[in-house]
Amino acid sequence: MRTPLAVALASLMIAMPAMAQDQVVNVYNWSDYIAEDTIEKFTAETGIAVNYDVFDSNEIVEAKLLAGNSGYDVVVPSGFFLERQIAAGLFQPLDKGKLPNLSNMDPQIMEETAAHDPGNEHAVDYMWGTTGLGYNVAAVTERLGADADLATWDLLFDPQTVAKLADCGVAVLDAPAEVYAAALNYLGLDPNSESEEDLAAAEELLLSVRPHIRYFHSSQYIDDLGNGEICLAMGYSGDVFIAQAAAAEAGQGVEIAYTIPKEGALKWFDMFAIPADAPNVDNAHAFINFMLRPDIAAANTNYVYYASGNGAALELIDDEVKNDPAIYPPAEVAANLYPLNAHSPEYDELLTRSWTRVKTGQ
Ligand code: N2P
Repeated sequence: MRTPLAVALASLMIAMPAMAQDQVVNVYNWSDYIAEDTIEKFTAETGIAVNYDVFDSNEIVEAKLLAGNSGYDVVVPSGFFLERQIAAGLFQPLDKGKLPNLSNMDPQIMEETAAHDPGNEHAVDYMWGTTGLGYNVAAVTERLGADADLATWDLLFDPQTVAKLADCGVAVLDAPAEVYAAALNYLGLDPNSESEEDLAAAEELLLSVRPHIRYFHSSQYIDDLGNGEICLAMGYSGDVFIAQAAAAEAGQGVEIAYTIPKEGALKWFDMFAIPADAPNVDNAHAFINFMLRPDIAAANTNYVYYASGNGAALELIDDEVKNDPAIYPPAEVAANLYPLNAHSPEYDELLTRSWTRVKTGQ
């Protein structure tokens, strides 16, 4: 009798840590993109521990997914990257039976994201926003004049204008697909163009302003705008608002503004998806389903100032957030926003080479 019991106990001891280990979900999300207590709440309610890693660029996520065995269970690429990642078989279909909170999603957002993910089979929107300009109101006004129109990409793309801002610091996202889309749109060309001629025109424009750009980075500008290190950044809407809030809190009189320039801007969707080789598929669904709960979605949006893809959350979102036209753009602004489609691998190669030339200033 003793032996079987000892064996049973021993196997229990081995099994216990293994079971504990099972209760894990590995999440890879954008930096500054979740409320402070969301993870804690999820673990308290489900017993599932979260390994939470962050990134600030779609390119980085894609490289990890392509390399395989990323170990991640949930990732959050933007639609225009996700689209080709689905086509490449990098994600598994969502098990909608495990996502009852899908019913909370905004039908219009579901329709828009279906352009990247046919039938909404592989992904669901977390948040959406725009890529525009953040600036230090006093520094920019001082250099361009009190009457200057600041709701324009001239601030970045007109060489004479941006030259006046170079001394107070200009930063640009290290996100070639988005930067070229903005440059093409500014030139009156299709932001989704894959023509080599258009690419060359965009490169010429970028090289013409290159001497006035201090750096290319996709998250450094948040701190730098907030503490007055730079005065203009091409950046993500909510990230600029985070800088704005930090500046206001610091009480040093730094006022930061975000604008969706009148020429238009990219509207993107960041989407939850489960890698094909995810080790903890059930936990991935549990995590996504939790994030789709209206109270959780609203708490996240209230904290990071990005619009939620969750329609049922809207009534729980702070008035100052949902009534802010730079977060939830009214129809006349929304009409100026353009979507971005996935680039073909051939075009992407040309884009990457062109981007290297721009970054190095050659
Ligand atoms: C979050 C940035 C996400 C915006 N900090 C880019 N899709």
